[in-house]
Amino acid sequence: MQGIVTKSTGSWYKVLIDGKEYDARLRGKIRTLKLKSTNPVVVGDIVNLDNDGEQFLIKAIEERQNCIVRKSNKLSKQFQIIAANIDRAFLIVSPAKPHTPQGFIDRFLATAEAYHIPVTLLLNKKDLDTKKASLHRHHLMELYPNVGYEIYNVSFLDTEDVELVSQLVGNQCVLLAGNSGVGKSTLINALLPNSNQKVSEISSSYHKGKHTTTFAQMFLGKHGCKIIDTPGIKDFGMVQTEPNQVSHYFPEMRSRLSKCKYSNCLHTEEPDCQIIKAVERQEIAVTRYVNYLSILEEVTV
Ligand SMILES: Nc1nc2c(ncn2[C@@H]2O[C@H](COP(=O)(O)OP(=O)(O)OP(=O)(O)O)[C@@H](O)[C@H]2O)c(=O)[nH]1
Ligand SMILES: [Mg+2]
Ligand SMILES: [Zn+2]
Repeated sequence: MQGIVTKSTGSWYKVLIDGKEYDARLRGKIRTLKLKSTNPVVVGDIVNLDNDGEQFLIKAIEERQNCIVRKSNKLSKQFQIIAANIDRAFLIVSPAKPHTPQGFIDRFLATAEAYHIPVTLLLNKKDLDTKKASLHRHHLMELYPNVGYEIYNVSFLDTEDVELVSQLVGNQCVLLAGNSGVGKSTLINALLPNSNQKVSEISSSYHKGKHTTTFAQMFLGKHGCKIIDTPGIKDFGMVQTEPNQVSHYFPEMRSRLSKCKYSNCLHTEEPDCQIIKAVERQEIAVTRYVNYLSILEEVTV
């Protein structure tokens, strides 16, 4: 029989089979997929199971449509898969408490582009803005629609905004991403009141989240939608990426690449580079270009 993995702790799993959740374990050795990660089975995986009379045993994983990964640690080439078979990701951003840096946003967007996962940006905590945070919010609200991403100004404490987000989810499988404390679990609780996800105040001295959610988990909602809560992850990483692929993951660069003089142009100092020219003419935001360079540097080492 088949099921969908809704929770994975690494040693036991929850699997949805015919609309009901059951505990499951891995059966000895399972057929692993091509991608080498530190965790074999992840939330969103479609798995084939047996039942030995006592419990469900996962025996194989179906090929993944896509997945989103993080590096196991900064230096290693190993990585961990967070979730698979996602229709869309909502990247939740908070301008003030905690602060989401633009570098974090652009890294996530590029990672999602690499795996063909569409992203909607939710700029949360609109009720909280300080002067500085409100400038940051305006900057982001102007920048991202120009690049081609949908972005919404919201507060998850506002029922109308939660209704809007619920419409955006529709009947899709949506992954919630964002640094710790931005409100991912708050959103899950607002959309799905029976989910009872733990939320915590952010630290008053550091204005950072406390990593309250520790495992990715899928929740089921109305109209067959699935929403995946994730721990606040900092280090999304592109694995197995060649330097000349990185600009393909920036939509405003992708559309101009064919005009660079050299087909292997990395857009750093090459002559007749149309990306650099577009940055100079302010058609490409300098902030996006700088974040492109920092990802490029990372995949080059
Ligand atoms: N003022 C305000 N507070 C919010 C809003 N959304 C969430 N919060 C608060 O932000 C804090 C952190 O929210 P969580 O939902 O725990 O954040 P998280 O993204 O799940 O954090 P991790 O699980 O650590 O990754 C809680 O105190 C929430 O009540 C909002 O729109 N406005
Ligand atoms: Mg959480
Ligand atoms: Zn170029």
